[in-house]
Amino acid sequence: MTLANDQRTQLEALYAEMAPAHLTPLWESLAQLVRPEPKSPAHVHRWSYDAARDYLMRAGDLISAEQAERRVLILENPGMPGSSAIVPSLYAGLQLILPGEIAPAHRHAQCALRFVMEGEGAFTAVDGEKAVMRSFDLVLTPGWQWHDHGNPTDTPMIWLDGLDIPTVRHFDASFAEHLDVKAQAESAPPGDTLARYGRNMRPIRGSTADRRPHNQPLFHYPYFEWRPALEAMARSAPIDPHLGHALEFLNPADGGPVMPTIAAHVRLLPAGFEPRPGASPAATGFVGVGGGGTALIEDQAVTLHPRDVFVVPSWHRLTLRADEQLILFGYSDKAAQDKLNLFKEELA
Ligand code: 1HN
Repeated sequence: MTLANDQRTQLEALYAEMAPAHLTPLWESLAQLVRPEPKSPAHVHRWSYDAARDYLMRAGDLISAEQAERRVLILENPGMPGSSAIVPSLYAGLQLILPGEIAPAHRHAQCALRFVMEGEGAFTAVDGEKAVMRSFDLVLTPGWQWHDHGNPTDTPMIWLDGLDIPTVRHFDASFAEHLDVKAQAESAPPGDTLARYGRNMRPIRGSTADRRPHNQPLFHYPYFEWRPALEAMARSAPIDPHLGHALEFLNPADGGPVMPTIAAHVRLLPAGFEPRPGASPAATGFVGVGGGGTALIEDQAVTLHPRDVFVVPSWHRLTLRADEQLILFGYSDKAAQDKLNLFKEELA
């Protein structure tokens, strides 16, 4: 916008006068507000698991899980200091629970997923049923379902927490409460929900066996189930030129993404496979599960190691290269963007 000098002077005077009335001129900010293309404040970034783990274990010497409520190091995007966000819509953290510890029961409006980094045998209890966790299991605590964690084993357990905290904050919709006992009473034996709702079946609606919330019954997607499914797909299916072999985790209630705001998937890229680049609106946090390679995100190369976490902000072009067979887990805001009609893909 080009303005004559005296026009600019008079406008500035007008802005100064109206500022105390909390009024501002749209024409000064329109181009920033309604951009021709997205411009994320989030940076491309990778967190080394080994480095983060060292800090987390040192925190473990200084504060208990019970004291902290949740002993978590937040993975904060370097482009968004102070936001507690990995991308504008999502949160990520690394949580440690040491042998013998518990993290007390609470529930909140935010949806959470856990992706296990190391350890075996600690649990998350969801509405009183334990999901006993192993490395690379996916466990959900959907919004407003009670959850506590415990580690009865003799080794530390660490997982990635992925939540929709910034999205809920955006809508000013956060509610939370604590249970007045530390751990929930057991409502069902471990594995009960997987048996009832996790095999493409469900108890007859309204029967006494139908005990989980209808919109969000399932909360455990074990590694020993998803890994063979992905490997079998890789043996037989034609490969998608953009994604490699990819499987999305589903909510069996509606065949949609795992939670209303968050979608999650795993993918396998055979050694030497170089997918065609693709950009999508889904801001995604990835975890390396196996193998190695490189992620080229726009013009930044990120070396991929198992358990490292890296982030691809919305509409950043991603090209993955697998030096050896590469397996990745990813969670994104695609579920929310789909509902808002913002989702489309640009594939090269
Ligand atoms: C939460 O409930 C957990 O239950 C972890 O383990 C991280 C971060 C913010 C808000 C709630 C958990 C969280 C959280």
